[in-house]
Amino acid sequence: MSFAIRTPTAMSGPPDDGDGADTNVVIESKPRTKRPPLYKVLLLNDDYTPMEFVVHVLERFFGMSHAQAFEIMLTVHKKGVAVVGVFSHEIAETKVAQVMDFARRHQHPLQCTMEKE
Ligand code: TYC
Repeated sequence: MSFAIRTPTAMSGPPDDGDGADTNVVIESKPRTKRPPLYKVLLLNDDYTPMEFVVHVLERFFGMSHAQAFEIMLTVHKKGVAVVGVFSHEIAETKVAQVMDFARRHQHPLQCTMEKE
């Protein structure tokens, strides 16, 4: 896709008189609309947080079904880490803060972080 941008002079003035001055200049440019970066939210394993608590976190803050939450919890338990969602920077930051606060209030060492995709 391209835009043709004509200067006010070119739009209202006379045709190019051939003297080399830049009248009737048409600038074609791609619209550069960069998508905002996305962030992965990661859940980390530890030896103390109860499995059921992690399942509850995934249901409560990431909208997962019980079965889905249990599966992801087991992945974290076995592999050490898993991506639990991908969000805009602001939403990812909020999710991390909610999980960290919830874990702290329940005195579990569960860790949640984010990284640019
Ligand atoms: N490893 C924990 C246990 O055996 C369970 C656990 C799973 C902890 C996932 C954190 O992100 C986690 N109780």
